[in-house]
Amino acid sequence: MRSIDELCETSARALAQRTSRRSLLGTLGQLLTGAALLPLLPVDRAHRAHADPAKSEPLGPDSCEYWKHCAIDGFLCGCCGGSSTTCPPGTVPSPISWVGTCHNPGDGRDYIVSYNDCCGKTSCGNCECNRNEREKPMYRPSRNNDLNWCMANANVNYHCTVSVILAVAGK
Ligand code: ABN
Repeated sequence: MRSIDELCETSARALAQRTSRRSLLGTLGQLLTGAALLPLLPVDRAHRAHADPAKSEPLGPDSCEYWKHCAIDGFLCGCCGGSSTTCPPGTVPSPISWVGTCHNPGDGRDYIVSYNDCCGKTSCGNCECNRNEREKPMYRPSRNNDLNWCMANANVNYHCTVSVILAVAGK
């Protein structure tokens, strides 16, 4: 039986007899050019785009139907000179709040959302939004969102409510 060395030598010699140096260099050149051009080919990377909650939904955070407002009761601060996460000028967020859990259809996860009232001005009156997922009756105040959370502020006037994402639920 012939050794591996002999087999390799025989096939290398056969290849060398059949192939000229010029054709070997030509083949190597083609391979190198192909490898260099490979990254330039168009690639479908759509699957890598991560879910941006604000873009993956037709309705944005100033709409009452937006996913993170699932347990809100108040006027959306985004319609009152602030945003869905910041109080309008002249108001301050309540340090105490009502907390809900909302499902984000953009990434399929559940999020803990804090609904802080913005305090210090009279009611904004724009974009009233009353959604009450998992809310309990008023006789269980810690589970009820129909409260003025400005009650602990120096100025207890309620203006609007922000929806602040605190964490992914269950983590
Ligand atoms: N949490 C909003 C709110 C404020 C005053 C009264 C009811 C609800």
